[in-house]
Amino acid sequence: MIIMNNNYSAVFIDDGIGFKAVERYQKRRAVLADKINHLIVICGFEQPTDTRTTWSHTGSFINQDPLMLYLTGINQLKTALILDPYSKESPEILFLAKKNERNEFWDGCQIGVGSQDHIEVARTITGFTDIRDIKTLNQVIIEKLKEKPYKAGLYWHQSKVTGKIFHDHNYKFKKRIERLLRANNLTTVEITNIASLLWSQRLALDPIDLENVKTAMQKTQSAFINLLKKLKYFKTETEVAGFLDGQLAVNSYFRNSFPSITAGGSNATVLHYRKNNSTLPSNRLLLIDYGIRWYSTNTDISRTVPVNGSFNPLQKLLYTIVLNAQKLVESRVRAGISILELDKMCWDFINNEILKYFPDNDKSSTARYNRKPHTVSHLIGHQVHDCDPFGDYKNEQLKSGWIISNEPGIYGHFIINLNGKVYNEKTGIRIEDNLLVTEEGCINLSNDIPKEIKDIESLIK
Ligand SMILES: [Mn+2]
Repeated sequence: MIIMNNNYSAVFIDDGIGFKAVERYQKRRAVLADKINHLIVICGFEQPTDTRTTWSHTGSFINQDPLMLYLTGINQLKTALILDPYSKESPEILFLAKKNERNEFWDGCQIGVGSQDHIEVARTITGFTDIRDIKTLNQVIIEKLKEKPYKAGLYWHQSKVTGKIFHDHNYKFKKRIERLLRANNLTTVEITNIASLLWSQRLALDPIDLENVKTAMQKTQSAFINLLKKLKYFKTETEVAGFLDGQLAVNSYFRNSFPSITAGGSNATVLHYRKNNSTLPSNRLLLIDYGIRWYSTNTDISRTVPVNGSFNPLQKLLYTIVLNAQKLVESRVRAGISILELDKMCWDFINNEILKYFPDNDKSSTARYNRKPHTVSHLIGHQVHDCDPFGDYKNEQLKSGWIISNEPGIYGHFIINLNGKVYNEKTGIRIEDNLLVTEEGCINLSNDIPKEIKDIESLIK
């Protein structure tokens, strides 16, 4: 924790292992550089992730692109990286902005260039020998490509299936490099996407990340248990969200892995409900979907609980269907199966179960979706939704060491007569665990976060 406690904490993420982190990041870069025989250029965020103009959102939390964090640990804006396997004297160059005392007066310590002393500090913290001003990035790229003008590896999000592109900062950077090459008569340079290569290196977490994700899960669990013990005192979704986010913030400087969803009653039929501002309906269910970021790892959990502490018979019926679907999926997860195979299994099971109890599908139940509301799993790693935003990976075989979510759900309007009493509810139920894929099966990382009906009821009472 040496680095985390010094003035440069938060600008260099050591994943809890202090100075050993430097070596770990160096190894990652070496592994990547070993697989390629051309230049790689990676550019991090230039501005906070949640804003285009910092003026309208002052004081944003800085969380650098997971790609830059994975390769360097550097968590500050205006950072770029060149890996050049051809260069013996300088195979990796880190680009930083100039250290600026006025900015530091406002925002605290940053690493940067400017004087030899500043560069020495940056070298000690990051482990890079060659550190240069980010203003020279274009010039260095051109010099390098004039020497070996055939290929440059960049990172951007593009579907291999549909060709669709995600227009984020990575893609803007690619366009910028293309313009730069045109302006310098280097149009024969082939630009190649290193995204798949990086994901295959990054997705299976190493032992340090695995320890961190287990710690993250303990923090996720304690937030949930503390929430259930206090639930009877809360009257609104806002209070639930505030308490939950407070629990996460107290337990991790890195806070939430995504904005919490706390949805009471029919609000839970909205998949990404984030208004979190309604009164809690006392006889209805409350769906919470939240997670914590701990160093470079993330959790992503959903639980659905009765606001008043007991599930009514309709709620019990629907909840049990979702829980059994979740157990079915978990029993089938192993290296080699694809998310789409799990997906089919999950929704076939749920749709069949619903038909058993609500045979007249048009009148007694109305789902807010056709056949399936969402995919049952996504990859979780250094981002809470890791890998490509288009989900091409859903067709691929899962690999040992990957973490996936397991999150079946039911969302709709259900009417049923049970033991002479009519129950009529618009409701959403989702139960989400995080599974570590192994060769033989999987390890449920969130197994200790209560989800059985009796366990939830007894915690609320
Ligand atoms: Mn999820």
